Amino acid sequence: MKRITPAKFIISAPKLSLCPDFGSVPEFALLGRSNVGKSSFINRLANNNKLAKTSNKPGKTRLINFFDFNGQFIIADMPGYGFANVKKEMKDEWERNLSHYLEKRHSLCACIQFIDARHPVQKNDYQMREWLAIKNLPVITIATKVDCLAKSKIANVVNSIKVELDCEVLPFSAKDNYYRENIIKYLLNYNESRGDSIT
Ligand SMILES: Nc1nc2c(ncn2[C@@H]2O[C@H](COP(=O)(O)OP(=O)(O)OP(=O)(O)O)[C@@H](O)[C@H]2O)c(=O)[nH]1
Ligand SMILES: [Mg+2]
Repeated sequence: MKRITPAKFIISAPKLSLCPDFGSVPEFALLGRSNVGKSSFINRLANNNKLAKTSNKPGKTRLINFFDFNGQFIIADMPGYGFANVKKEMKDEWERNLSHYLEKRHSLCACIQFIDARHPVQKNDYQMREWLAIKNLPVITIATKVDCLAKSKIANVVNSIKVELDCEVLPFSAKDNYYRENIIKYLLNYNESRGDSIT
């Protein structure tokens, strides 16, 4: 496998028109409830805890933050959904900006939806998937925080999310290096395995 680090932060953008052009480099957008571990995912992938800002309080990520993984793929970190502690006007504006980005971003290769492996799939996770399906956007599903489960339960929990959402589910933990390599391989091979070519 090619060396994927170092990864670097490029820029934060509030909306599509201010997002940079990375040419044909495939881009993955991170979706999931606030606090599910999207930004921590970036740090584990890069093996750099200082790269993306994380917090134990939901609502840390407020813009679309772009990270370049060695010119091989781009990760767009996004604000999470289901975060109540925000004024309605701001929430509406985020939703407008994020849906516009997701619908119109040409270099978007797939969305990565994070599901918290400690809990059942939540209502807003289903709503997000329905919206992605309507928009015909491909989605990769990651069950994260599996370090919080007993080792003997991980396979069962991942399997139940798989059955529940009727899709492939990749296990992940930001606190355990074990899952990182598989995810990087998966992202690097993503277009080939779908038979797509990136133009
Ligand atoms: N145990 C465990 N904790 C995790 C994992 N991933 C993230 N966390 C913790 O969960 C909290 C939230 O992580 P973030 O990465 O900031 O979550 P986020 O999804 O980016 O949140 P927003 O930016 O608010 O949308 C932090 O306290 C992390 O340390 C994981 O795999 N295992
Ligand atoms: Mg975040």
